[in-house]
Amino acid sequence: MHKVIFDTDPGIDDAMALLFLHQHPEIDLIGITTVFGNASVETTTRNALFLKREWNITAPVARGDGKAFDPMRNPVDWPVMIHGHDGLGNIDVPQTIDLPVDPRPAHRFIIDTVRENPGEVTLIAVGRMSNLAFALKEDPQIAALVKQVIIMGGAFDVPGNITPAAEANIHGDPEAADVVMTAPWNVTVVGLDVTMKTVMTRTLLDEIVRKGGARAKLLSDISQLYIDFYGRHVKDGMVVHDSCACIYLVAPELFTTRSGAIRVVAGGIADGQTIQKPDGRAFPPGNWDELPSQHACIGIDADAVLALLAETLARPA
Ligand SMILES: [Ca+2]
Repeated sequence: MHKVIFDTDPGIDDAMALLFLHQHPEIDLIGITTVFGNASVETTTRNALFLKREWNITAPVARGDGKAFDPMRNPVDWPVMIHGHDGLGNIDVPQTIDLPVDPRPAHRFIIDTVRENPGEVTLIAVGRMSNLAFALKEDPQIAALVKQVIIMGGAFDVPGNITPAAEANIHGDPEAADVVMTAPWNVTVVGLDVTMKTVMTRTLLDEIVRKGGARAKLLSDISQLYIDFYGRHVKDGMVVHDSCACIYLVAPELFTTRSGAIRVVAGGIADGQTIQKPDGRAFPPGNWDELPSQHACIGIDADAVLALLAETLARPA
């Protein structure tokens, strides 16, 4: 079993990824930590609690601080066009959910849980990297105790989605992302190079609902606004960014990766750009030297990923 802490900003594609983690038989979801991004941290935390309640998820929810790693970073506007005013596709999520939140801030929950399970925890982060960076800042030793880190974010050989240079999760907190990429732990970055190729069609989503029942129906209801938005980029479907990161955990053979140190640009017109120095390429001494070699996903078997995703989402409750 893979023990997973899911760091997330639900968020529509986050909701799909959460249901995948919950329903996959080889994944033990042991914590959900929330971060701002698709909406404020108040909203993403409320949404995590809502999904926990609707889908009977036992994992505790710990709330992030709702601020970027660098306090000088200006807050960004929430992408209500994509994720809705409630962050879950305008389905009228209740204002409050009567479930407790873990008393610890998200980064402290991560530290404690990793220390209680040394060498066993995979961190899957599909929002801004703020919580992971704060955890490393408070307790750098956890880097050696985490099994692996899988991130949805970044764009290496393709354009960004919030600027030509940057992907939104990284762009929202570049300083945090650079801390996470350069820490001495094993990071795999699942970015736009592969996620933009992974489109769940309405037809496939309808099929999942037919087989999967009430849980899948809620997911489908949440996803309609997002599918409408993505109509301008892809044909009749939704890009399943965050689920790709979760699928990498159980089926890494469906991805092609490139190893090498990764840095994140902070400031200037390329703010939030992810840049890898591929292993084996020689350059004069520079800012990528002496850093851990991380893994950037540059290829994906999208059909197989979608098949595994659909099969898992449609599992009976
Ligand atoms: Ca997300």
